[in-house]
Amino acid sequence: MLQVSDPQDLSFANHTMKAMLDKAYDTIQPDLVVFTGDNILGNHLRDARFGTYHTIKTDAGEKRRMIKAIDHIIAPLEKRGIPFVFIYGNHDDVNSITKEEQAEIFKSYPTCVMPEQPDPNLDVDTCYLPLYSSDNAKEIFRLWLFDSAWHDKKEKRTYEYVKPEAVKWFKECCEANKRSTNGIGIPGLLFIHIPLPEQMNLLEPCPNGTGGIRIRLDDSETAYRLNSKLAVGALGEPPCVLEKNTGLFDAVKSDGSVLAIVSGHDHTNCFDGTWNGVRFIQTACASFRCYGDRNRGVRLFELDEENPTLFKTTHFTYSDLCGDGFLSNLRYIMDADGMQKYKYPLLAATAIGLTGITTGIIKYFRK
Ligand SMILES: [Fe+2]
Ligand SMILES: [Mn+2]
Repeated sequence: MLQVSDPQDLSFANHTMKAMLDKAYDTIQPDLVVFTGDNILGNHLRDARFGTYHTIKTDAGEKRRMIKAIDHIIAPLEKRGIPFVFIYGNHDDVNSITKEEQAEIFKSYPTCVMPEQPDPNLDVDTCYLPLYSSDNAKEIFRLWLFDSAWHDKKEKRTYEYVKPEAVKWFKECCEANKRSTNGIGIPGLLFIHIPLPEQMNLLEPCPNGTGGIRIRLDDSETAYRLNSKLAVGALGEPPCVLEKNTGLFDAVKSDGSVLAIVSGHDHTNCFDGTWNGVRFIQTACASFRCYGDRNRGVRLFELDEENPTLFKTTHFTYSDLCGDGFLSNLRYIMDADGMQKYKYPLLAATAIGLTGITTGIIKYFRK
């Protein structure tokens, strides 16, 4: 299965991201896609493409644009018959449309395999998807999906934590799981948009000027890097973890059936590490519309039904999927957010070059 995190785009979606995802679906041919939040850039749906012309002023208009933005990421799966599930990120519901209405848009696609909400006290995207053995005889794996942020539409504020009800539900499910399997439990992966605070333990302070990421804690700023004894991968920004700890880590740790907590949210962080017996997998964004770096891509998880606890994970970047040639790089520079400092000089140089050639040709023929 493929994790696509933070595709985070609008009703006019970025063509290079779409090309990258198409390439991922065609070459990897996943059996399932898990969207791990910031699936759309929900807080900018009303914006105009340029200036203020064509800004949307009504809720109905906003919903039309949301439907279009969602279609950009789901239609490619629909076309290929690839099932998908989703969780929300902090950017998804910062608009007039509720999470429930948004879930209805996703669920209107026949390839959506999102389970029914197990408890009305939970968010629509908090649930688990059971995976069965190929003979359908038994459940062999569980994909836990957790909501981690929601927007209070009246207060106009985003809250970033896992609701205590969701942690309670998780513990109850795990206890039932143990009872029904004689104490063994069913292994699984837990997907959550915003990383848990405990993920910070994968970092260590490092001397200034040695390539660490500067993180401001209390009054002082210190450089941090991934602790190479605990994690491998890239730390591109200070991890932006949940603002409040409601005990999900402790619940995962004491149960032991979750093989890894998989998150997105930090667009330039892409690593895999273990702290205190719990594995954290962090995936970079897919978005070209929002900030990111050359780790923009998708993450593959491979499960073997004979031995599901030994899953394999590989991250594929834009270059891995679309190649590292001149045209692929040119496309990246022209279309990726953050590349403006190369894009505009390149466009200017091309314009100057073309003007020079045209003037030369005119002069030649006038002789
Ligand atoms: Fe994001
Ligand atoms: Mn986010």
